[in-house]
Amino acid sequence: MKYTQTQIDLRRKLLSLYYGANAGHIGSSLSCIDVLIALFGIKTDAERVILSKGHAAAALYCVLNHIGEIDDLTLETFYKNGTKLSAHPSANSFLNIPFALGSLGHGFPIACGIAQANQLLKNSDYVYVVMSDGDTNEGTTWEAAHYAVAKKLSNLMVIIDKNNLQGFGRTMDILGDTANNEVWSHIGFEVIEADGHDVAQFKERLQLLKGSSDKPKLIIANTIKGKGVDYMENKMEWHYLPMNAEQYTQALNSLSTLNNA
Ligand SMILES: Cc1ncc(C[n+]2csc(CCOP(=O)(O)OP(=O)(O)O)c2C)c(N)n1
Repeated sequence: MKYTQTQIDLRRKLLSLYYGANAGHIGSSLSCIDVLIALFGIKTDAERVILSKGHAAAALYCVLNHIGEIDDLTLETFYKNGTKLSAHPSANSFLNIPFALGSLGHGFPIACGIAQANQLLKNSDYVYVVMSDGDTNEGTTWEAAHYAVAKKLSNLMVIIDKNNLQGFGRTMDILGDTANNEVWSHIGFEVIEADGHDVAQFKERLQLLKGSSDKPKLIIANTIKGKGVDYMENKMEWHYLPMNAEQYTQALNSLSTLNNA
């Protein structure tokens, strides 16, 4: 897979935000930024994308900057006193951030409510919710999953950013594989898998899934935590660590060779 210029440019922007803020969650943002690029590339103005894994807010901010919803000056206020760009998204800070997010397990139930409201209003808008595999450890996720099936929320598109890592270890070693195709299919979801870093393929699979049935939809996006920065890839510590000057330079160098392989 070749990275598009947008994927590289937004990664560069993302790293500069994290370096300027001396903040962590870099691996989490690099894991889901391509899914967000794809979703904001296909959604209509009326449709909502809910980032349930709100700790990756910086990825969302970079994508909103890319589509013109957050201006460059505002973007630079990330993490600073008085900013609208807090470490986790704040409610109503922007049109595309209508809810506070970051407490895992909350995005999916919110998305169910919007999907059901859309159905009652008889409009055809989809709701997209991006969860982490850690999100699928939360009790509220399973309550929402059964609700979505019972109410036939066919306009609900759940995406699991499946990078197999959480904050304290590998997902498999914590509660097992709760982001599993068979489990979600068995509950009543229409499920497909996609490469969560291949924007074109992801969009194609998403379009295939739409309209496939009256079931709620799920894309298991197979991803790599830290994707694009060689020394961060698949390393749990980059959930937390901020970069020092040397690591920042090294990360930018890694981005500059992305399409060489
Ligand atoms: C309810 C809740 N418990 C704990 C946390 C603290 N926390 C932040 S991220 C995280 C886990 C990160 O793993 P995962 O959710 O899989 O996200 P990703 O690997 O995609 O960053 C935890 C436990 C939280 N945000 N919400």
